Amino acid sequence: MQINSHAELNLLWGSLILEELARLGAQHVCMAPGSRSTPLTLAAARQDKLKQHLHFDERGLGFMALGLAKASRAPVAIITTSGTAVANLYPAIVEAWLTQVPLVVLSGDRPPELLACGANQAILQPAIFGQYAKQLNLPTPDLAIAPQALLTQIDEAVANQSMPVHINCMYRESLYPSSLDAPRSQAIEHYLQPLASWQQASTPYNQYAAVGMGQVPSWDTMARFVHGKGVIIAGTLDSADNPQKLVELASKLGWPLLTDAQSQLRQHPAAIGNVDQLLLNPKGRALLQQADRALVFGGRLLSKRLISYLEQQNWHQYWQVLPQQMRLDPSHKPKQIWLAELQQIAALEWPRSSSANWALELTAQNEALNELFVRQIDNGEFGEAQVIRAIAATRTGEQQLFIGNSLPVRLYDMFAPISCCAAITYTNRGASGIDGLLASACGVANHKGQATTLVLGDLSALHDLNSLALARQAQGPLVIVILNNDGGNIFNILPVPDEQVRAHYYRLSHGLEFGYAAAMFGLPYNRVEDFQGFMDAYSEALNYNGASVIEVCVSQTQASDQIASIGQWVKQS
Ligand SMILES: Cc1ncc(C[n+]2csc(CCOP(=O)(O)OP(=O)(O)O)c2C)c(N)n1
Ligand SMILES: [Mg+2]
Repeated sequence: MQINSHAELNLLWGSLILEELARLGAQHVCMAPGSRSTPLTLAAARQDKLKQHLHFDERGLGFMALGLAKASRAPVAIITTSGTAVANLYPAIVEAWLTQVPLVVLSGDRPPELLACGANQAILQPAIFGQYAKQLNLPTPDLAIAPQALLTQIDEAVANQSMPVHINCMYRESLYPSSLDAPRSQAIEHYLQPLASWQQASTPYNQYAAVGMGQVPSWDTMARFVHGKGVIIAGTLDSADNPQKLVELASKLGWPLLTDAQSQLRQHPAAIGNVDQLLLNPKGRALLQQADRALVFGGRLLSKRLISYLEQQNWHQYWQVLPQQMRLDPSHKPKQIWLAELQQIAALEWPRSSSANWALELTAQNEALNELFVRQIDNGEFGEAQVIRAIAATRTGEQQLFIGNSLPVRLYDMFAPISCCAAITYTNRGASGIDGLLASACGVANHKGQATTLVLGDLSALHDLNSLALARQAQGPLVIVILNNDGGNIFNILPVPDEQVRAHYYRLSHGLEFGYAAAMFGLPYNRVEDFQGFMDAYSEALNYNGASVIEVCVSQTQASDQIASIGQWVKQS
């Protein structure tokens, strides 16, 4: 092929890659501008199967892709140019790796002869994500390489994938075709001939069967397992796993269902959602300590009390159900791990436990705590927990909630109200970064334009401030609630030995407000300092078809003081 027609073959390879990704289930492509990725960019512009999302900052772009992938439960393509653009995806890739999200990075790169020789914007891209991504290094497009070889590589790398994939795409110039709709050259027509039937089809070139699940326990094994006082623990679960099935399982067995903030069941009326505070209460703890069997679904528990309860109990039998082989227990307890879907295990013919209803008292204790929270939080002083409870109580089935790290997610885990119709809850709790939360929530919201509330801290919001540019693209209600307590106030509840050290090195007070930031990005903004003000602003924001910002101004110690004072009440009740 002539050197000046590289552009046509480059673009063709870009088109083949994106078409195959769409056939492998991807619904979205996230793109940042740059020259070296031109064959991918132009291919994305020409296709109509992947919804396009554009952003100038690759760091936020990666997190938006993460949110889109979580909401669509499918691979999401990310296109970046060469150089530090790729490196900026790192935090999102780490979070995706830890939480099994298949982001697919397509990075434009220079050809081999231009690497490590002082050529502009050339860095070492292959393996840049280390073990956090599966690596596929494509050669520069070449007519000597059959297009089938390209497709089969993409299929093998992406099908059934549960971790990020980095496809490095080297391109030799020229990158820009003279026209976007010029007819294909004869050479390219000839090159594509082996793909004639693939072009007519809509399935991937090579189709991999879904990975089969392992064995489930036999009836006898289950009968021995349920012969005792057990607890069912719902850890981090995807709404697509149908966690509600655990409610049925719990009533079938007669065992209590203890739920983490990320289980989708934290607010379920039939669950023991207040388990963190129950473990602080002497009666609740004493009852839970009678348990000798644990049936844990998923992992990544949030509550330190629940984690240490699991660690300290002397379990007669400990089962964990995971969708794939991994270690998800920082206590390293001896256990039986079943590799299966939650629904598969829940649907088994479980015998009823010989100790069914052994912990019935927990339900009353769980409700008593909720009443305590109503008195102490809902009817108490204005503050962070009150706002989070109000948001959690207002949710309808259609409204998604994204909860930021640091205090917001802990307050939700500790104090969320019991509610009949809580909708899907999202978090970034793999690496638990305070970065990229705005962008991730934008991704979750943008998948279908579904109403979404994000609640996050002030440092977290500052960290990701330029993602307000993504928020302004929201097509449905996206309410960004910033809990501004003037710094990182989770450090108030950590045992830093000196108050000056705490303030100077940890909390980093800034005295900043977010009104001008919202204005810069053209977003409606409300600053609230009392509950009525918040509720008015919140209902207005939920009815507004786009993103808006509510800044909740609270004192530096309000949330940490309230956590401590409620802890005292719980210990005494
Ligand atoms: C990227 C990243 N850097 C640092 C941390 C450590 N860290 C955890 S919480 C926190 C403070 C967060 O402050 P803010 O968002 O205001 O929440 P608050 O503690 O006030 O609830 C920090 C710095 C982190 N988790 N992630
Ligand atoms: Mg803060």
